[in-house]
Amino acid sequence: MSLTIESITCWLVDIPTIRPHKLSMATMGCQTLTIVRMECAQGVVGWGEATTIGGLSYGAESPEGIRSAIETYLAPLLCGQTFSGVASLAGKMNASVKGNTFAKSALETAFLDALGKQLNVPVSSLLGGALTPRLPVLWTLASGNTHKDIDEGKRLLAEGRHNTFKLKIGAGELHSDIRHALAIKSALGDEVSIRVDVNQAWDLTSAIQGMTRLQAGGIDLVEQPIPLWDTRGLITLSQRFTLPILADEAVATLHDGYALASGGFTGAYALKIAKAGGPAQALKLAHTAQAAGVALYGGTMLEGTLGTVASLHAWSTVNMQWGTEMFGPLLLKDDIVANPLDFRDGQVTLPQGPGLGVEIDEDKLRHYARKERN
Ligand code: MUC
Ligand code: MG
Repeated sequence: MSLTIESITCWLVDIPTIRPHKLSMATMGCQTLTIVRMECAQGVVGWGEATTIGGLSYGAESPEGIRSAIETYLAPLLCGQTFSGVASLAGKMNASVKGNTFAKSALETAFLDALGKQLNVPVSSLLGGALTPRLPVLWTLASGNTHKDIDEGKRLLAEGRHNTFKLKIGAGELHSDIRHALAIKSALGDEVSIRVDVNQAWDLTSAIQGMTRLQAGGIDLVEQPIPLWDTRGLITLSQRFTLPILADEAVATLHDGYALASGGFTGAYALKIAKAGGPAQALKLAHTAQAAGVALYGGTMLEGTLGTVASLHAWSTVNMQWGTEMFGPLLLKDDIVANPLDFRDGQVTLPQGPGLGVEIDEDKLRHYARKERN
């Protein structure tokens, strides 16, 4: 089993969102997918994708930077080389390129897709094998308006598409954000799980005030309340409240997961293929968490179908105690695939292989691809 990479092509694909998506650091009206096509020997083609959120406001890699890292450094490194699997691929990339995990994630995804197609197996089989054909998926209410969020949540509950919601808070003043979250919790009812993601917007004092009220109001999980560098604060919060903490920005790789857990953190880790450098790398964090008794959650960088499916193949191989948020394609007005994912009853179905099991619509890719290249 080995695969020789012959060429790598990259596009930036801009797709509008179905409504503004408001996070603490940015409001998105469009998502940019960095799409990778990896051509391998014997005509095998793999596809990968990387996304971030709000340009450079979420992380250190922008869509333009991801493309540049791939075209300038990573593609020349990989083309003409033969790899037996993701271990040698990651070894080659990490030996010459520091960081840039979003770019590496797109390439690891494309490689896994190609390898799965060559071997005629789904990507999940290359990662340990799927434990389940369907995974739970929540929806994020983040229109920026409490009443619109309540209406949207009620509609999705009535349609049966989702039964769990995440709210984006942290952009507003602490007390109005708490009122917003508790108003949605009481409008959607006790049976509905509501979580909040603060995206690092609070300091430790605000987090103690905020979590005290969120805990009393029946919120189920608080995601990354304080800045990613404040690991001591996150450990303190996780030990002080019964309301669990989900670490997101604070845990990208297995090393972060080990450091946080060995420091005494309790709660859960949000896995994201982009943070770790690909689906196989993200699973290393999952296994580190399992070793430490930290729970798992399948996270998104609001990917389109390609990145979402790559994540799902990885998430299907572990037990996600807190479910997943792999709804990215539903936030986009369109996509570049011929076979959209099946979301229903609060779950999404994992496509069957070979590879990712995703068929690209190349007309749509051409239509949405950014044209100007300076
Ligand atoms: C994040 O920080 O978790 C995930 C869902 C969503 O709405 O935003 C993302 C980013
Ligand atoms: Mg988050």
